[in-house]
Amino acid sequence: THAFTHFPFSRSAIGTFFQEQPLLRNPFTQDALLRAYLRRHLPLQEVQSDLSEFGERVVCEIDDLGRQCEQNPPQLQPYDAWGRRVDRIITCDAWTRMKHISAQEGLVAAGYERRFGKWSRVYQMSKLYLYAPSAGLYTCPLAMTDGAAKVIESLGIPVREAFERLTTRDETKFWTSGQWMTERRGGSDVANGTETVAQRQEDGLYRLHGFKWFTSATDADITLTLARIADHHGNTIQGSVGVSLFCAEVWDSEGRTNGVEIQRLKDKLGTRQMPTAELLLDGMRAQLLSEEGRGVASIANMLTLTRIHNTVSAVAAMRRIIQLGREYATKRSVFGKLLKDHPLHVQTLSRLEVETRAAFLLMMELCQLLGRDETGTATERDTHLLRLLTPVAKLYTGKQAVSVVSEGLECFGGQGYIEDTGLPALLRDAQVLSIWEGTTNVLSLDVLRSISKSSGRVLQAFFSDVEERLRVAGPTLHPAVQSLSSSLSGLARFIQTAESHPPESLQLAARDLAYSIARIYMGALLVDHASWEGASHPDVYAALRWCEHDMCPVVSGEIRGCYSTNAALSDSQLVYQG
Ligand code: UCC
Ligand code: FAD
Repeated sequence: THAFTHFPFSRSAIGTFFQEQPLLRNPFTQDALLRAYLRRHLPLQEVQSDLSEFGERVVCEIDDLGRQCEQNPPQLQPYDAWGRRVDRIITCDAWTRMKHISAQEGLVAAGYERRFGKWSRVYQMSKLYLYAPSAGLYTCPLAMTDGAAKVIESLGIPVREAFERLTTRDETKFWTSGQWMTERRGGSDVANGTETVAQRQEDGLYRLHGFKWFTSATDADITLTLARIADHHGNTIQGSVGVSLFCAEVWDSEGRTNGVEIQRLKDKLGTRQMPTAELLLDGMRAQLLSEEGRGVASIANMLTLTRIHNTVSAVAAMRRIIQLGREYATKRSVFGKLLKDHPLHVQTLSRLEVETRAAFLLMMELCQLLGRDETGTATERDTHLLRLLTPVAKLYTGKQAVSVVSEGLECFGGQGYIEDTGLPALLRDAQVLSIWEGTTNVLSLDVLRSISKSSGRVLQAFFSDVEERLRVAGPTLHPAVQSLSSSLSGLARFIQTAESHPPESLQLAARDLAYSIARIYMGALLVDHASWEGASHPDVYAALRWCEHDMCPVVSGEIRGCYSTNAALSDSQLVYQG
């Protein structure tokens, strides 16, 4: 007989070491830059306390609800047991809780109450930034709700009840909105893609017939959507000038759809927490919101808001992976010491931190501009900057989020790839940020549109703002200022020569131009923040590191001849060889 001190299948046989997991801590108190930013610009105890309490709520309640939304994705019930069409979208309880919490916390309302005057958007978006990575994608309906409220407000509130419900703190009254633009022919090219037809009824409302190919958070209460008004012969006008904007309730009081058939829910890489559906509009009753033929221009206000929300979610995802990654580095020991004591690992985290700080400051600048615009305190320069920086911030941070979150996952080694850590969802959900609300190229072209529509005044605003920020920098920031000034001169030279080039070559430069504007502006904001008397050594260091990037890719591209007609031909031959 053998005398076992340990049985071969006892618990100790699987070893005694278990890695301590990274813990989510209060995302507000953990965020040195957010707190410093508010100390500088909005030093109100009330704001501090609210954000700190909300940060606690994120840790203790919301984060778990967000995980539940991921684990219990929505389902479509097309028919009832007796074969009747019901078109029901079944969402989990946690998703409903998110709706209530959003109302209670004023995540949309704060933008319209304007309690902190021109700083109200900074306050609201700070809160959303704490919420986003734990929100189970509830930030998506909130973005569209905010966008819809903005459009309705800008059109003189033609639908008062809807506006009040979209902007209330009362969870029993709160409504969310959808944004149904994309059809099968096109999501970018809305002007040519919109086939939906609107037929005027005797009561002044319209009935919509069409097919919406992507509709997110389809369980929303109302939606804004686009259609072409048919004349009494049934004819419509093609192109952008034929598209009008409508508002419709999605469900009646018994939960039946308003002339909508839900074809199916999409099976998506990420954003699985929320329903994204294909919809047949089969006589949906809707109210015309815009002037006839002004649909695309009228929904632009919604796009501005949703693109700012997209930026907030992108920066928030970066911040979250860093908060968890640096926490993990204090708990994981390899090659005889903690990860935090391996300089190469900390360098990796520090590079992510520089990206995130730059993105954060751009996001906040945009919120400041929006806040001033909405409270009648914006200068002409502010208005131009808001127009320019909205697509710039959305396109740049959408890409940054994917690369920062991807690198961030690697900081957890293999565990970063494991589903029940909750980490992979961050990467999946980041990937969409550069696709919806305008892809990177489409937004780069929007940057060109903003420049050409303003006859260059948008660019003047950009140049003068950057120059002003660089003037106040102290001597420790000298290398950063030098790099930014020479990039700015390079950009000015590029723009001057571009004016004599064929317009299609400017299109080839659009992405590099948008990136140049983004990097230079982010650099100027980092320098500005580091020049503040409350700034710390890490603020200066971040500015210096950022300005070691290629700050002006449009100049490097031009030197390589990337934008010539010959280059376009070679690109095509390269792509289609074979
Ligand atoms: O993806 C979607 C929802 C996803 C969920 C939301 C989540 C939000 C974040 C949450 C984070 C978790 S909804 C679908 C989004 N779709 C897009 O973004 C469309 C992308 N395509 C574009 O952006 C295009 O540039 C268009 C469709 C906006 C315009 O293309 P066109 O037809 O070539 O445009 P035009 O003819 O140049 O412009 C028509 C009018 C002009 O005004 P007028 O007539 O006064 O000259 C333009 O100046 O629209 C005006 N306009 C704008 N105005 C066009 N773009 C803008 C703009 N960005 N700002 C102001
Ligand atoms: P396309 O327009 O066909 O683009 C294909 C490619 O061509 C892209 O790489 C694009 O950058 C490029 N491209 C297009 N035009 C140009 C150009 N002029 N020059 C150079 N390159 C160009 N839409 C809604 O309306 N409501 C929603 O709620 C909604 N939810 C969504 C949810 C998810 C998860 C996803 C993935 C999409 C959602 N969309 C929604 C649709 C989304 O807005 C579109 O998919 C997006 O705008 C791109 O349109 P598209 O799919 O037609 O691509």
